[in-house]
This record gives sequence, C-alpha cells and structure tokens, in this order.
Amino acid sequence: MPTKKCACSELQAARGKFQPTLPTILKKGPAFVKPKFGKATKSVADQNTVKKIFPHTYGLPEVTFVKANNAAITKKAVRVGVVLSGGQAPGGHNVIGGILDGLKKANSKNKLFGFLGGPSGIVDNKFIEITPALMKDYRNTGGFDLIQSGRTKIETPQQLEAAKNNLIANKMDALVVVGGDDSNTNACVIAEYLKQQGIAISVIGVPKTIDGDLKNKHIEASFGFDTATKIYAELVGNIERDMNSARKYWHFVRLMGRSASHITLEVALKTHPNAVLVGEEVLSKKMTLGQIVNQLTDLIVKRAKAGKNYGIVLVPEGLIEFIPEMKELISALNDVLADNETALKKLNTLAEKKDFVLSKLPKKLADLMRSLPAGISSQLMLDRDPHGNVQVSLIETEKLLVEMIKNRLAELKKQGKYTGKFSALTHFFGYEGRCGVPSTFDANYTYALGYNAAVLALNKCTGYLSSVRKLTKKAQDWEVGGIPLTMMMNIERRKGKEKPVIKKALVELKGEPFKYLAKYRNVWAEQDQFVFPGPIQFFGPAEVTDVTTYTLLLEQGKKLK
Ligand code: FBP
Repeated sequence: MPTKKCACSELQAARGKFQPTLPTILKKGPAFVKPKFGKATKSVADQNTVKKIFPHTYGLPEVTFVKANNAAITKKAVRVGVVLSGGQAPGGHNVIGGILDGLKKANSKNKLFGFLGGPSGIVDNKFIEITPALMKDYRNTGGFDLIQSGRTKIETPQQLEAAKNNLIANKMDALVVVGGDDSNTNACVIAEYLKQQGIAISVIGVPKTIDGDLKNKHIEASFGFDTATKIYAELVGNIERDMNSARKYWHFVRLMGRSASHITLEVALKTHPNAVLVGEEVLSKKMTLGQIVNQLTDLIVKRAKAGKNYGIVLVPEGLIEFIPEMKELISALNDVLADNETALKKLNTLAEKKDFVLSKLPKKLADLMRSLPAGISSQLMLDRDPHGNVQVSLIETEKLLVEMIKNRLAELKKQGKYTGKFSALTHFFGYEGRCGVPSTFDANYTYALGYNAAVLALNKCTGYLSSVRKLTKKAQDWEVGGIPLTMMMNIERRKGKEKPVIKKALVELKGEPFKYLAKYRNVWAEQDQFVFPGPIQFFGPAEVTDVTTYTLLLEQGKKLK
C-alpha cells in the first residue's frame, strides 16, 4: 500500500509541496516594498454618473510597488477578512494562502479570517480563522471548500449596515473580496460605503472567474480561466479522438462562459473543432437563430457528401444572449420578471406564469417565445441570479440547435438535397472544470494575487483590484500593483434598472485570438485537423507544465507553435 501523509490523493499530497513562485519584487516580503501612486484615473465610460455614485473611491490613482523600507506596516498586528464570491474557479485556495503568507511575513501576529458561504457570511457574521495549520491541506488544491462561496449581493441599506457593523465588531482592518465583475462591483460599493463613513477598513478585490471576462489593459486575465480551459480542452480533445475513431456521431458541446465566449474560443484554439460559434461574432453579424442553424446544417451536408457523418461543434454558453432577437426577448423578460415579482409569486404553475409573462411581452417577442421548444422557453423564465443575470448554465442551447438542425435536415432530405446520417450527442462542460487542481500558471498567479492583495491591505489602500501583470513572462518577472475598481466601471441595465458595474470584456473580433480562429476555421471545418491536448501536467518539462492560455499568448503578441 502506498503511504499517504494526509487523507488525500497521491497527486494532492505531492502537489501540496509545490511552492508557488512569487514575483521578485514581493519576495523579501511586504516590509520591503512601498506603494507608488500614479495619476488620477477615470472610469471606462459614463464618468459623471460613476463619479456621482462613488464620490469617495472615484478617480483613485493606480498603484505599483517599488523597493523601499516599509517596516512601519509591520509594527501593529492587523486582522483581515477574506470572502470568496460567485462561481468557483481553480486557485481560490492559493489566493487565501497568498494572503495568509503575506500577512504572516509582515507580522506573525497578523490574523486572517475567512467569511463562510460567500458575501452572506459577512452579513450573518459567520467566519473562521485561517491558520497556517488549517491552510496546509488546501495549498495548490482546486475548489472553494475551505470557506465555500455564494452569490449574495450586499446592496440593501440593511445588508451594508450589517456588513459594516460586523467588520467593526470583529476589529477587521481589511476585507479581501475574491470575485468576478459583479462581486468586485459589490466590493467597490462596500469600499465606498465604509470610506464615506470615515471607517478605515480597506476593501481589496481579486479578479476571479473561469469565464475570462474580467480583464482589461491592466488586468490581463482572471484566475481560473487557464485551468478550466485546459480541462475542457482535454475533454473536447478526448471526444474528438473518440469521434475520429468511431466516425458516427456529431457532437455538440456547450462550454461555460455566461456572457463572453473566451472559454469556447480558447478551447477551439487548442483543439481545432469542425465548427465554433462565437457569441460576439453572432451579435456583430446580427445573425438570427435560423441563420446559425442553416450555417451549421450546410456544414453537416457538405461533410456528409465527403462521407463524413461526424463532426464536433463548440457552442458558448452565453450564445443565446448574443442572438439579437433572443437578446431582445431576454432583456424584455428581465424587465417583466423584475417588475412583476409579487404577481408572479402568487401564480402556482409554470404554465400560468408563462401565460402571464407572454401577456406582458410585445407581440413580436411573445410570438418568438411561443416558437421556441417548450423546454427552452421555460428555461428562459428561470429566476435571475442576485446580480440580475440570466442563468445561462441552465439553458440547453446545444439541444435547441440539434433539434432545429434535425428539422432542417429532414426538409433537405425530402427535397433530395441530403442523403447523410445525422446522429447527434450533446454535452455541457462547465462544472467539470471549475474546481480542478490549479495548473502551474494558476497556482502561481493566484498565490501572487493573494500575496499582493495582502500588501495592498497592509498599505491601507482601499477600492483597488489586486493586479499582477506581464503574465506571459516567467512568474518571477511578473509586475504587481493595484487598479482602482471605479476605473473599470460603466453603467448597464440590470434587473430593470441602470446600475454601475465593472465592464465585461467580451471577445474582441479585431483581437489576435479571434483573428487566429477566423484564419483557420474553414480548414478545420472540412479537413480534420483535430488536436488532442491531454490532461494538465503538474510535473515534467516546463514547456508542458508552465504554458499558459493561447488567448493570453496571442493577446501579448506571441506566436503559437
Ligand atoms: P463567476 O462569473 O461568478 O465566476 O461565475 C461564472 C460561471 O461559472 C459561469 O460560467 C456560469 O454561467 C455560472 O458561473 C454558473 O453559475 P452557478 O455556479 O450559480 O450555477
């Protein structure tokens, strides 16, 4: 029997010993760097409105760290809280490990506390102390199970007051919010609320989301995207190999990514499927659902003529919201559902609710909703998340496409234009990738993000997102600092109201990753050039263990091999 030190897998035991590489500037510890403040900043759009909503945190300067003696921050012991917010992403535990190590390096009496179950833990005052002993078994592991996560938004005056009171009662000096665009918007709301009341508790955000849509000029990637896309690419590659061996199925794979199609694009770059839908392109070309179906059907017919009754199509989870007619329907549904909450609660069955909603929609949109398969129209009616987002992970777009393609092929068969065989299998890859063991890139990146967040907090910065840059270089050469949260904001419509939110980064159609796809996708469509990436490697040659996403490499001007 192999001997294990803890009740964990062999991989976890071995990987637990991995010591992430810190950027050189942070290596000696928080006492050896000082913040350097840049110029005042402004939000990416809607400057006047954002400034009005965040008068105390708007316009903050960017922060970078420079080598300097900063022993002053080690004198007084501090207490810091951390909360994991929103969907899981590989590396969350290393963010916590990084914060803990940064704090302890500054002063061994510094303490870290984890709020339980997401932001509701702050409101309900549920937390645990994260000690080095507790942290030990979670280093370099996937998941958020050390303190769990949740999607509660702290927004009502009562919630904000309760959060403030609990932070004060627990003598917290800082709060680190690990989250995506919505959660970091919420972090800024809390930072503003505290600052406005003259309460010296720092709030620092950390960019997390497998979706990869929390990024901009200063935040090059959100953590978790690297690992999750590697896991999906492995799965898609395995399907391609199975398909290429049996040659009898069409596979329709929906990939997570609530809004942006970054995950689908990255997986496509890694696996070369026969067709890829990119939501942002669908929107820019104003494609209808019918046009998408026809485009895919044409490919299926073409391949059938070449004797290939098989293939693989990648579909981004958020596709449905990019199809202009569906976008219009979803946005009208959002408003109807938000404006009629009480009336809808009184109705007992889904059929009654659907009839009620249909009666409130403009005729054109009601007709569109009626034309959708019953399952899909019901899925569109599901509750929005606390931030007002449609839960696209529950909408089976891949099945909708297969159903519509089948009908179209049947018509073509009747007209004698198609003689092939269409046997389709559907898959949804989302939850499979969100808690995977973090890749070396994510293990290093999250540790650096956490450590850097601790340094920002120790320097009493508030309203900042922890920023680690130059990510295609070696980890020791990464640059660190803080980016004001308000700098990334604009105004968007949520739950029927105009709200300030961090602007989502969608796939840039002029960006290098999409251009690469556009250059090769026609070749991949007909000539099979599948790539089988295999599983993430944690040990072995650096060119296998340390490679990051093709998206990041192309965005930073690197060539793909
Ligand atoms: P975050 O933006 O909070 O990181 O979550 C992203 C995500 O994984 C999406 O890809 C997906 O649509 C959604 O979470 C699923 O949400 P839930 O975990 O609530 O089912």
